[in-house]
Amino acid sequence: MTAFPEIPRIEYEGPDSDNPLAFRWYNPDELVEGKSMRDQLRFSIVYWHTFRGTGSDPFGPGTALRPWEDGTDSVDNACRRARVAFELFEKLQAPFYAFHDRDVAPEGASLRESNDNLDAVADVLLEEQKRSGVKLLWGTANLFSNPRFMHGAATSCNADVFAYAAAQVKKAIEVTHRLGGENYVFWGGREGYQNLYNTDMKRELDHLAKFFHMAIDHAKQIGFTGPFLIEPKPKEPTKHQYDSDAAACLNFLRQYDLLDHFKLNLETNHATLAGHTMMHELDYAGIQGALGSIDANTGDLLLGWDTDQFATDYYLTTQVMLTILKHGGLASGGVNFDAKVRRESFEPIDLFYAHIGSMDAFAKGLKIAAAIRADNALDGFIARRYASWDTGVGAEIEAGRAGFADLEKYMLEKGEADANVSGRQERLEAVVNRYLDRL
Ligand code: XLS
Ligand code: NI
Ligand code: NI
Repeated sequence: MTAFPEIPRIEYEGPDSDNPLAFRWYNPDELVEGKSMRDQLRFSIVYWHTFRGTGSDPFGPGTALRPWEDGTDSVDNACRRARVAFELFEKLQAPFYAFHDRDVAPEGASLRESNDNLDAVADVLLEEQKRSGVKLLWGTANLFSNPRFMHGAATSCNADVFAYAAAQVKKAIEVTHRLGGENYVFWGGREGYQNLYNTDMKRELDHLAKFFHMAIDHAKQIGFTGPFLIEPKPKEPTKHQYDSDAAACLNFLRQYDLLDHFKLNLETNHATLAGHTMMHELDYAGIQGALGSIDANTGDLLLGWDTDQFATDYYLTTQVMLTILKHGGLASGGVNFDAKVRRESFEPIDLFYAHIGSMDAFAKGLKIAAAIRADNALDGFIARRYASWDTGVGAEIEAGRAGFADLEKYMLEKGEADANVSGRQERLEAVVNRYLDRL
């Protein structure tokens, strides 16, 4: 059985190709900075948008045509869908995928039934992974859709809901481990608040930290060694999410002694909702050794919510790849397309066009970033910009050998600081454009 009979395996044909079902930039075996593009980018396809997204929005129901669906929420339908998913992963040459527990398998009438459903679908996922060689980048638990999580999960005011969430995450980590998942992600779906009049923020944060420590203990017990990743997001669905941005997450992890076990999964659209660029979030995490993985998408700055669009902008992908390369690559993470086709792009083939376009954009971004780095085009400028710190008083300050009194003495003798030099922002923006022109 094939769900996409008219779609061949997508191959690299080079930048001059006009074939919309071919890669123009993503050439899996091509080496960039000594590693294949496959290993540099570690593309991953998400199950929730690509196989569970219907195109519904607050104003109307789904539009997507998905001929393999039988319209039921049965385990049978879920298993058939899983096989279709692997056909798409393989045809797109994606080495990884990612899922939420409740995306791949239907929620049952009890926790026990939900666990059984998940096990049944996981059997098919494992079989398909072995057949195709596609691997699991990460698993996660959906702790936000079911009405029981209306007040949050680990931060709920209802202790029973905390217990339920713990049981659900225990199972999700076990299934992720069984499927060889390389990471496990927490996105705090409803871990935040709408209003502080009814919220004990301190107690909620303490509970969240307890929850994460329990997850660490359980991972140890079952031998799951992949990193845990927190995915920052400032708002939506709550007015304030506790995992609001990289800095807030790192502060939380440090305060509760969790830093050794967690890294961050950074998402472009979440960065922009937080009022940051993705480059900022990546660099902030990277300088603290906490760059884990990315949810590769983009928002619409005119709309202002998490629209999860496929990223095709070369400036964005160049900035993302520049920062990832700067911090030594993604390790066990990947470029995970947490993105959905638009409601108007309702045909199955749109799933292919969307992924091909974004895979190409990241592949080209990677090549541009590597070229910029090979010429030291930005780093060289940065090194010169900070040269005053390499010798003299700058070096003394960095080495911790100078205090206020020394610096007062130094400046009283010198009388005035050395002249500043230009930051050359506009020049550097044009330099980046030149690399985009060349490739
Ligand atoms: C929602 C998040 C979510 C996570 C996984 O905004 O991006 O999809 O990636 O729970
Ligand atoms: Ni995400
Ligand atoms: Ni998101």
